[in-house]
Amino acid sequence: MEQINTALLGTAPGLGDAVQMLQQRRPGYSLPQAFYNSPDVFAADMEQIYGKEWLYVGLTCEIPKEGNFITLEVGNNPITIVRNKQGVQAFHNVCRHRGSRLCTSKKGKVAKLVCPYHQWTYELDGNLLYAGNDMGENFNKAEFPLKKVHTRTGGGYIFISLADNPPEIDDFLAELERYLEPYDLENAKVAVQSEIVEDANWKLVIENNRECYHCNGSHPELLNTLLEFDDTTDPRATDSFKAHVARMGEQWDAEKIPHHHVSFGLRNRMVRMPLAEGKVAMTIDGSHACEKTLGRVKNRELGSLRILHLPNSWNHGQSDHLVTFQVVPMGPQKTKVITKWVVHKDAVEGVDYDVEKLRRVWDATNAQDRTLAEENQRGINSMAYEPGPYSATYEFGVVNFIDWYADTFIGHATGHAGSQT
Ligand code: 3BY
Ligand code: FES
Ligand code: FE
Repeated sequence: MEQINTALLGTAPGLGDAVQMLQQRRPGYSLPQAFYNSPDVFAADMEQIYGKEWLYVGLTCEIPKEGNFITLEVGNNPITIVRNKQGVQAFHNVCRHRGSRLCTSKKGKVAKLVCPYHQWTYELDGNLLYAGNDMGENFNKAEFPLKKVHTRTGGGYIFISLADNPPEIDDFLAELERYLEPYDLENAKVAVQSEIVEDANWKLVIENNRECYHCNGSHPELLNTLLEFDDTTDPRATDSFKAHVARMGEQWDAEKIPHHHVSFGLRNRMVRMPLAEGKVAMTIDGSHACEKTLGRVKNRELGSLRILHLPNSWNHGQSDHLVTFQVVPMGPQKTKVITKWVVHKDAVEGVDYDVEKLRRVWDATNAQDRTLAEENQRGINSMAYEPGPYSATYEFGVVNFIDWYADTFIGHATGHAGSQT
């Protein structure tokens, strides 16, 4: 391992300490307290993980036309994602004059990007078009384009990376494209979205999502339709579950609906799993929430396509709607979770779908998970907390996430990243 810059070692856990603690952690156990509540570790997470990995930031159908934009924040970095002639491009949402935030609304449509401060005006490709008449003779507009952020899309999903040299993502994007092809997400729309802010570290939000050990005790609405195991690789998977998966798999193969488990290190995984027998969507009674199916989908019994993208997204694609979840760390103990319910773009609210029915199960589930994560955080903040053991049978998904996190953090912090963990 390379020597860590010792100037970074402070009294509270600095980068070197964090690396050392991760190297010395007890595998299969939750992390030391500082990883869940220290401002220094949070800053390091934002730099080493959110600043260097690929982040899921939205869907191409949210910016369907040239000039459409959405804005978001990655830590302290305001970002805008714009549809221009070339496609979808993310920029630092920071004016090259004196640095004002440029786009101030969450979404919109513009012909040019005009700074609200002194009206410097940029083309949709980021080039500076107008900077008033008073910048002097030697002013060269070409020197002040908006700063681009690495942007990639796959199957209608948008990813950005703030890294200078982002990790490899091509293989995952190609598979994502293949798994999402039946859904034609370019011709879909967000029917409704929610934002909740949880008083918990972002890793507790992901940990909670990576296991269903808590489902029986907490998620009655979800368990109307969701099966206990989310893969045949689950050590608890029963023979009857495997037979159900095999039966549905034959149907899906006949319709060219991808369903096999694929993974890319521990960072990404995709698999389509059936819902409970006879249930077609994650609604209270398991019936469909939207009359129109997505894309070329005909069979309503598509179960759910689960997509995991670390560090910040999980997803459930059903036959009539898809639900995406985006995790936005806001502070050491504050995390926003954005949920979007996506339907066919021609589906009409009140005719083809009822928003309440569409969102009810995941609204309930999100609220329940929020309580679990917040209580987890409060206990971890105690002087009595010490790392505890994960169950290898029920919590292997959490173990995988924590292993990915530790390896990725160490890799980036020491400049030895490169594996696709
Ligand atoms: O509403 C906005 O945020 C617009 C105005 C300035 C630039 N931005 C795209
Ligand atoms: Fe944007 Fe002045 S800061 S025009
Ligand atoms: Fe949950």
